[in-house]
Amino acid sequence: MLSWPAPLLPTLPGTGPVLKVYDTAGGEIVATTPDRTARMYVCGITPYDATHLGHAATYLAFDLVNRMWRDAGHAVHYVQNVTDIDDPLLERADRDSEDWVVLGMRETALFREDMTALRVLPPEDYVGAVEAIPRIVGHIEQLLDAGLAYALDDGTGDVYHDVAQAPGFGSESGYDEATMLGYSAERGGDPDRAGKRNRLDPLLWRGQRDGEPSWPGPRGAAGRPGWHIECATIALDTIGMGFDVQGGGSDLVFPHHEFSAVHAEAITATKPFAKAYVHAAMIGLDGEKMSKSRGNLVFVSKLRGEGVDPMAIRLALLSGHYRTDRAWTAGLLREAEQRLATWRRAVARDAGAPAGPVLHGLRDRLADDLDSPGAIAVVDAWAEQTLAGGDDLEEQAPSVVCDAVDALLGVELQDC
Ligand code: 5CA
Ligand code: ZN
Repeated sequence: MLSWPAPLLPTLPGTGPVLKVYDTAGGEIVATTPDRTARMYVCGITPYDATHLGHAATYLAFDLVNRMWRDAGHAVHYVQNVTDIDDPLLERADRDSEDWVVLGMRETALFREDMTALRVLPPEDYVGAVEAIPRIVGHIEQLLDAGLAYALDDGTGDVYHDVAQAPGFGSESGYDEATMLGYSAERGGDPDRAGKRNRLDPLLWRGQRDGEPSWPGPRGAAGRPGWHIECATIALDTIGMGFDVQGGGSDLVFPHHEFSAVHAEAITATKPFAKAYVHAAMIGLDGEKMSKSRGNLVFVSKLRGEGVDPMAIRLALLSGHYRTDRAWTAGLLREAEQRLATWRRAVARDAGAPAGPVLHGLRDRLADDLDSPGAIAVVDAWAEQTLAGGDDLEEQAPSVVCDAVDALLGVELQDC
């Protein structure tokens, strides 16, 4: 699929530090250890209601990972998928009497526009589930041949992964069985489906149903792919096993990231799928998670349409830590607009407070598990000092700070 255009990325003096992030599987903050090219896979949208501020917050968190690695001198191979065929997309298309292909294309186009406006660095590979189907089918056949997957004998043609044979199962989420069963029922699984060997076994292939789109599948059985094998396959196809960060929102910890890893580790008979599993917390509105099913969505495009500066949206979302569940409020946006105006006034000055500590402070805070509120506080302090004047002001400082804020926080300040 077409990705979106890359924003300019200023090069900063010196080299950034090693990035540390919280790994859900290990339950602790770990140093990332990329090779010359860092590899990251972030789960993309299911394109029927894009881009709400929860989506945006998640992609902004991983944009900081991307920016920190680049600042540390790495190339980054960033991959994102589009779940352009799945139950929720078909249900929405059905509800609105719309063609599911048109719906997916429209929402994906809107997502690209929003990501461009928010200055999110684009993925090198942006891959749709539909275009990956031939490779997905190959992987499912491989699992069937190895006796690790099985087809139900109820005539549906549905194929499941036999998790009892997956040694790593459970190690990504660390959840007990009761918790897994609860999330499985809530997040697209089918623990009560008759005929499965284990209630948690995830769907690999859904046999053709009346009125649903289908493609040639494993051993010639028409149908469509399950959700987790989509991301396992796209990651394997592009960045392979043992990549640095598998990312997404915390609602993907189980079952999605657990089973993507289980599938990929079974297909390749190696592990790990990812070195770290990193999860962004949920953005809510009025005390509830922002989600399509609850219908309490605030869209990036709606705010843009009202004339809100995308850089203020970016700053507002980054003013909370990515691992803290938090609410979107009008006050948060107002505060970010004021902050943006203050920063812009400061960088427009002929001279500013020394830039060295700002560059160091930004790198230090972001390297520490993406402490964006701490990084923002560093720039706030610099802007305050600069606007207050004084005798230690430096001529070069505003432009260095402007570049650092752009390169590391992704916030473009203009006039500097
Ligand atoms: N297509 C799948 C992933 S393969 C999917 O979860 N799509 S989604 O459109 O539902 O979500 C896209 C991304 O936004 C996921 O990483 C998801 O975890 C994240 N996300 C969804 N809702 C929120 C929210 N309220 N706050 C933060 N992140 C969210
Ligand atoms: Zn995914």
